[in-house]
Amino acid sequence: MKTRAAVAHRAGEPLVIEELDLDGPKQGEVLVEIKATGVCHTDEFTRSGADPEGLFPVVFGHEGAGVVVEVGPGVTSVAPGDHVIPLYTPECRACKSCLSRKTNLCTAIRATQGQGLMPDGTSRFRLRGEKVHHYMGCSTFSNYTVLPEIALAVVRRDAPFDKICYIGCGVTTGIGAVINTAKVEPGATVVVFGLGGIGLNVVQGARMAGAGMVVGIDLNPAREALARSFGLTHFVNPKDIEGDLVPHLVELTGGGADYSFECVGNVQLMRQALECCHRGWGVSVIIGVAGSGQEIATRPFQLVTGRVWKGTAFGGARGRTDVPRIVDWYMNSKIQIDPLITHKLPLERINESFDLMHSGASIRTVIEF
Ligand code: NAD
Ligand code: AHE
Ligand code: ZN
Repeated sequence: MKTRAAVAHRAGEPLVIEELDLDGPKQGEVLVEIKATGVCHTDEFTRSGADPEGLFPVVFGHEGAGVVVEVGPGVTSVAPGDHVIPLYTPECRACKSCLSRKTNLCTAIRATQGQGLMPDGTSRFRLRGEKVHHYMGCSTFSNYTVLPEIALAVVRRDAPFDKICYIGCGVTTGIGAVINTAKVEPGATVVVFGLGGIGLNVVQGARMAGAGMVVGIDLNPAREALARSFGLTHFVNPKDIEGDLVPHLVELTGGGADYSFECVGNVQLMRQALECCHRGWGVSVIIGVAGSGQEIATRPFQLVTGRVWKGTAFGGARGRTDVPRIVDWYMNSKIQIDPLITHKLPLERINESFDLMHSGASIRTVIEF
């Protein structure tokens, strides 16, 4: 069949709308019609050429929602008509990682996913006979896409696609980092670096967890009001601070944060996020993704004196199990999504979403098909 998709031909170039050939689902695979997709900073990270795993040509997008059109041989857990959210972190429930109960990082298909391919080692997308890569196993910047069955969460049918697509990455990552990875407890002091599409969900997760003080750090002053409406209690713009930010944060929090979260992808901020944590017990969680060649550093003393450095992917969520519940939270007004979807565009204007991201005008742009 044919599908309309935004293709990245080369790193650093705008996406081009193309009509691609899409093969039907093979063994264990599913054809999905994507109804809506968010544009996450990670799509832009890989488009820019900073991602060491980046492959081109490729169809980006990993924050989608849609409807199952057709299932391949052997598929039992989804059926045509099901509403689904694609999962870049699948949940096979059988690999060593899934069975360990210690991680959400299912390893069943990670090797081929990282090569931009389906589990059988081939791509379903072609342009004028040439292979086009899948991205993070999802490729939601295509009207139709093929995914492995284990990479689909089935969700309720009354939930709006243009909102729940965001649960495919940003919402789950931010809230999950607080609840699953850090396990923030009531009364805790939380510091959030970066109040964008992920950081604002960390803020709402911190409020859900009953955090006492929630400090947000961002260079964009426009982020303060929205963040306060999500539960932020203190806003710090590093531009307004004379001297080092770390002692300022340690003083503001009365000795250091119980938990900090880096939601930018900047290795200098990752260091500050660790070092603003409380001596003896503070936990810093890295969410941001940093480019090829970037490394984190701190004095070992920071860890010797009890601070803990952690990281999280997809908020530690097990997608097929947790994502349907998070959709319920949205439908029951336990969490907010609508104010974070600041822009909507048709696929043809997808490149504008990257401009909106860089200018700081958008939190999330959603593309509707
Ligand atoms: P975003 O562009 O929406 O937000 C980034 C925010 O950081 C913006 O508000 C920006 O103003 C702020 N910022 C930039 N530089 C800053 C600085 N020096 N000091 C303070 N604030 C600064 O991006 P996003 O979609 O929220 O993604 C954030 C990061 O998380 C990216 O690196 C993304 O790739 C990563 N990410 C990771 C996961 C995961 O599973 N680990 C999931 C999604 C996104
Ligand atoms: N390819 C990058 C890694 C990027 C990365 O860490 N991705 C996160 C999800 S970001 C979603 O917006 C993730 O899931 N990581 C776990 C994994 O297995 O990739 C690089 O730096 O090489
Ligand atoms: Zn993402």
